[in-house]
Amino acid sequence: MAARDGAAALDQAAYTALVAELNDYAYRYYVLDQPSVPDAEYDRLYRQLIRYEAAAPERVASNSPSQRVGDRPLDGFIQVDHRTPMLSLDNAFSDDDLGEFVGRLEERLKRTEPLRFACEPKLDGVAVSILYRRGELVRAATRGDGSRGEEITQNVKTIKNIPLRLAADSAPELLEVRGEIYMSRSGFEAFNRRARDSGDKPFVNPRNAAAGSLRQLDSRITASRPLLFCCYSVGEIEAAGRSWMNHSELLASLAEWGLPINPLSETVEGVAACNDYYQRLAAQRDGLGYDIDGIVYKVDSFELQRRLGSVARAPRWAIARKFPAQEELTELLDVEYQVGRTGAVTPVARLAPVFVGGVTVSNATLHNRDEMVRLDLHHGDTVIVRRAGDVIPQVVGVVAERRREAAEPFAFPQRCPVCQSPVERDAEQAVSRCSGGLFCAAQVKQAIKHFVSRKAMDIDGLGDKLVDQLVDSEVIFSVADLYDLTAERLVELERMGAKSADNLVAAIAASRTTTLAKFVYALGVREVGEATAAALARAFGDLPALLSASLDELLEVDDVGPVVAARVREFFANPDNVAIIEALQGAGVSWPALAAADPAAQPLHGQTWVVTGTLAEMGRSEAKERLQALGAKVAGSVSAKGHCLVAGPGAGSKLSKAEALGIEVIDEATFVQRLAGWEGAR
Ligand code: 9MJ
Repeated sequence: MAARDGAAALDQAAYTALVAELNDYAYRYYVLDQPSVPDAEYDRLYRQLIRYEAAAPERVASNSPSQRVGDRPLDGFIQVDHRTPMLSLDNAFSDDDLGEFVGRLEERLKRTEPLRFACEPKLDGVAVSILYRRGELVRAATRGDGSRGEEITQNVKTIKNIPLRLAADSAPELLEVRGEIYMSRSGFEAFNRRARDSGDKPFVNPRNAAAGSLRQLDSRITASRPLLFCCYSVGEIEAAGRSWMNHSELLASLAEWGLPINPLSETVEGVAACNDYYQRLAAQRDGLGYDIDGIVYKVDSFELQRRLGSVARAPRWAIARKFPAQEELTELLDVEYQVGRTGAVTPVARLAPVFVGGVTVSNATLHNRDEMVRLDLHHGDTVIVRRAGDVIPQVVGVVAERRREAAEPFAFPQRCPVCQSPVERDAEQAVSRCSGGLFCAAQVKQAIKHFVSRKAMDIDGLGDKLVDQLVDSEVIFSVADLYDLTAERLVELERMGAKSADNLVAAIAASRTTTLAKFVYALGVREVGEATAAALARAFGDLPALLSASLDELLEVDDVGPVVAARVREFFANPDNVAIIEALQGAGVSWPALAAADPAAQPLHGQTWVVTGTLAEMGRSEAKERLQALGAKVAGSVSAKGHCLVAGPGAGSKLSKAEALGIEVIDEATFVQRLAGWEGAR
């Protein structure tokens, strides 16, 4: 590695090796889903590559990762002919439809023994064709009408799980591979969140997002979108001396050449096994992380495929069995507004119940005021509801043509629907907030629900309904009032028995002893989640220090940036909040002191540790917690700043990296011994 320290020192062989190394890391990350180096390491090597290429542009390799993005937008897309038409698929909607399909095949082939089928999840994206000559990606095109599509080579090259050059010496002379370009649900949600936050138009669904991202003339835009590829068939192949008997074998070869295939594909025999595969995938569908709209069944044998042939634009040997839709139309009955813990006012659509994505939906989020304006909702509108995976249902569009003539538009409220305080638009976000603060019953309720939740004060038996009841009947006005509740007062509430009242009072009493981290989290400071609360507690040790911390002091805490620091300052500068904290402490809420500033109690202060491999005596999370209690920062990857790596059996690249960087490596036994020493001294 020493020869790679400076770009100038990089010779041609080292450059070629660097390209191969980066491509291998990307392959492990994007195709195998098994990252082998931390992102920071990849980035460092990538920067080195760019430095070299800038100094020697004539030597840039065509498969260098830098070649994924073009530096100039296109003037327009060129039409290209597909040498072999890209077929579409017939659909089946039930077990009966599938049975009939298989019956037709058996009749045509005049056979009774069960047929073998390749079963594949049907991805819901954009179908493309990618051409490799002598292993090099030379052209990519959309399906278009099946015979003609648009050339999108530059955009397709930006997709990180598509190899620019096929792996292995056995790559074919010519390969035209087909598959789907799609966006994962998390990529789609993240993209839309950013779009909404900055007032841009979100995409309706991941398929539209993938299509819109590919239709860019500037490949730098495509490169910024989280697109992925999965291949499922071959249009043309020329591979001297090699032939394939069936589809599943050919897919295995595609994977050997570095192309991504769907790991859930299987071959099965007979119609019952096909239906069984459908049921298994239907059960997994919500958790897949990407949208699938059905299962594709393909006769596995190429010989039988050839004998069956095609009709019109679909092969006879394949069919798509559809899942229940993830988008449906329904009637918009009303729009209501929910007020959250921080006052955020979220519009929610009340809908005529509709079965979508496997459940009956009667409410869907409208996100925020901008989204409502964009959708231009009117009373009684027909709306498109989407529910995919475990993402909450959303209204993604309106069928404007179906709008009744005199339909009234919905207007976002100027005043909080709960406390009537003015609703204000957040300056930096697209969020509208009720300005009522603790005067607003909705915000008080949410604050209490958060306060009592498991990761906060963990008060068992105080469910959402009971909190609503306590606030609505004006028994409590803030979290501090919880500690004055008596069993006598509680039994006066509707549906509250003596035993439950006693249990609740006991649970509230037990919550008085907590930790500083849980207490800080329970306060519900905006942007302060569990991990940040723990970091703040560790850094300041006790509440007075945190209450009086300056912005600069807050910024020194791990993972605290300017936004979080400002929120913390704002929260503790508010006298109402301070009064509640004092009331809670007055009611006996307390925690064991953490000696943040005491060097004896924090012997690992300022050190960064990494834990990897399997620890037999304690889990990695326990190891992490104990290290943090001693003041160490525990990182996910090894860097030059690291102090020590605890490596159990099975440690991989982190171990070799620590050794290469000369960082101390200890095994679990040594670790346990040292822990005992430090913890004993406290
Ligand atoms: C999708 N969309 O996942 C095919 N597809 O095969 C799979 N589409 C297909 N196969 C021939 N897995 C034409 C289309």
